[in-house]
Amino acid sequence: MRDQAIREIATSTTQQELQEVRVKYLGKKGRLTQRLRELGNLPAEERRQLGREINAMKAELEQAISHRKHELQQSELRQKLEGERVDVTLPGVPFKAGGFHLLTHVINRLLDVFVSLGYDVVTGPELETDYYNFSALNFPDDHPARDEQDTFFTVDGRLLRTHTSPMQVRYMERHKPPFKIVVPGKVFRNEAVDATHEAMFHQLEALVVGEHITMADLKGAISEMATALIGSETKTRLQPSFFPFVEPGAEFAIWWENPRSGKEEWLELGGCGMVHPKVFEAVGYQDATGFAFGFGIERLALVSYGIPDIRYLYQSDLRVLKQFRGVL
Ligand code: FA5
Repeated sequence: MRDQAIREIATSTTQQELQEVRVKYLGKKGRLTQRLRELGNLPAEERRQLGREINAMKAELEQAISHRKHELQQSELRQKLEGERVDVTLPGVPFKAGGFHLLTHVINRLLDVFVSLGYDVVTGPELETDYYNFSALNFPDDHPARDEQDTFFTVDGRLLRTHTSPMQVRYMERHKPPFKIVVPGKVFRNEAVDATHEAMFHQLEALVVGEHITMADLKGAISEMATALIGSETKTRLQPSFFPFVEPGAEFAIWWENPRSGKEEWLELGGCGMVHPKVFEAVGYQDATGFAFGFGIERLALVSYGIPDIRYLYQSDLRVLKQFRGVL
C-alpha cells in the first residue's frame, strides 16, 4: 500500500488529483485511516507494533503529499508566468495622437496675430436678443438688410446671432474707450447650404474705439493683419459697401498668391467701416470714433488650404481632418 500511495502521489499532475489521492489514503474513509480503526481488534502487542508502522507511514505520506503539493504549486505558477510573459523588446503600439480641427488652428493663428498687435480677445453669447443682433446695430425693424441675415428663433423671441457684431454693443456698454478687441465665435444663418455657405460658421470681429480714429487706421489694421498672415508683399483693398452699423462701409480683400493655384488674386474676406454714430448713441458714447471689421473664418481656411467645399469642415470625416493635423 505504501509503495502504491507514494507512486500515486509522485505521478499526480494537478493539485486536484493530489487531493483525491490524499482522500483515498488519509481521508475519513481512507485506506490508511481504515487500518488505524481496525487496530482496536488486535491484541495489545500487535496493536502497538502495527500502530507505530501505520503512524510512521501516515507521516511519510503526509510529507510526500506536502512535498508534491509544493512542486505542483511551483509548476502551476511557472505556467501562469509563462502565459503572462511580456516581451519588452517588442515595439510598442503607438497612441493615436489627437489634433486640433483645422478651424481651431486658423482661429488660434488669427488670435495670435491680433494679440501681438495689442488687441484683447473677448467672446459673447451665441443666443442673442433682437436688440443686440439688429436694433442696436441700427437695423430698423423693417429694413431689408435683416432679410440677408435670416436666422433661427427660439419661442421666447431670442435668436441665434447672425454675426459677431452684437458683441460691439455688449462690449461698449460695459467699457470706456480707448480699447482694441477681437471677438471670435460661431454665428448662424438660415441659409441654403452649398459649397461656400453653411448654416453655422465662424466670424472674427474687430472693434477699435478711441480718439481721432480714422479710415486710415482701419486700412492700417487690415494691412497689418494681412502682413502678419501672408507676408509683407501683400496688399489690401477696400470697396464701398453697406452695413447699417458702419458709415462709411466697405468690403475688404487681401492680395495674395493662392498656394494651390499659384495665381495671385484678391481674397474677399468680409465687411468693415467706421462705427456708425447711431451705434455709439445706443451705448451712450459721446465724441467717440472707431472702426470695426468682421469676416468669415471658414472662407479664409477654405482658400488657404485649397478645400473645395465648406461642408468638408463639418462632416467629421477623418480622411479630411487628418490632412490638416498639425498644420500652421
Ligand atoms: C457681416 O456679418 C458683418 N457683421 C461684417 C461687418 C463687421 C461689417 C463689422 C462691418 C463692420 P456679412 O454678412 O457680409 O457681414 O458676412 C461676413 C462674412 O461672413 C462674409 O464675407 C463671408 O466670408 C462670411 N459668411 C457669410 N455668410 C456665410 C455662410 N453662410 N457660410 C460661411 N461663411 C459666410
